[in-house]
Amino acid sequence: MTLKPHTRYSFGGWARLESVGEAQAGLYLESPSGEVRRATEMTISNYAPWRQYGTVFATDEQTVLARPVVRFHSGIGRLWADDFFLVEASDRCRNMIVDGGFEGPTAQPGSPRWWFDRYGLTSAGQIGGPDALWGLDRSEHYQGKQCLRMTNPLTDIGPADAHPVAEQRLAPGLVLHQGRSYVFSFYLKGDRPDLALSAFAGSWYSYHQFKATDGWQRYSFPYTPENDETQPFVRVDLLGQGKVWLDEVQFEEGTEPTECRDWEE
Ligand SMILES: [Ca+2]
Repeated sequence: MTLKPHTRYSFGGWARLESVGEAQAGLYLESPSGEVRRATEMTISNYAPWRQYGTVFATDEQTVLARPVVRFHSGIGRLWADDFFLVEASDRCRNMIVDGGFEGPTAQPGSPRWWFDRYGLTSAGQIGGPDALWGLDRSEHYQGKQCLRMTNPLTDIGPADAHPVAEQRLAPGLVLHQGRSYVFSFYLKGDRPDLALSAFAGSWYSYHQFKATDGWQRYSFPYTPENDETQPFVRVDLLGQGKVWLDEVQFEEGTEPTECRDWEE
């Protein structure tokens, strides 16, 4: 396949693995001459049912040929792979975030793909189930059928202590350019007024504290990098005790947020 320059792609496939002892295998998109080598975000689970593995990435200024590759890193076993996909983000999709509406495939049951929690997963009570401290909520949404719920059960803790976050690293390869304007936006609702939160809008250098209310409201934060940012990410942190619902998360170029769109629309 030919990969276009300055384009965002989602790549992956379905796989299943049975090994003798420990074995590691992965799905890759690679160019024969080595300019592109993208692995799916997780290694293939041993003896798990068929599941989808994927990754997102952005190309640089080159046009390159690439092909899917299935590879054992170690161990002995049998691997089945099927239904590979390569999806190009549409020109209409300004959103650099994947699954910003939390409607896409899950990583684990109840857990949105592409999104990570740095602290909450180690909190007491984070076992899963309908009231997990961090995960998809099908009884609430701003748009679609579900959103992300984050709960902080503790009282009066400071920002340095454990608190739930929703974090996504933007497509590897994507660069935010020095001097250009970007804007991070999302809809958020709290379980009471005056909830303390913070957000990182693209970088550690773009930190914003804000208060949420008990109704759905859109929040947006600008970012103009002083230097090229090569590892951009976004993050929403719930600082104090409470519960919030997050939906329609978007990161785009420009100064004002536009209507939230999904990567694969
Ligand atoms: Ca949604």
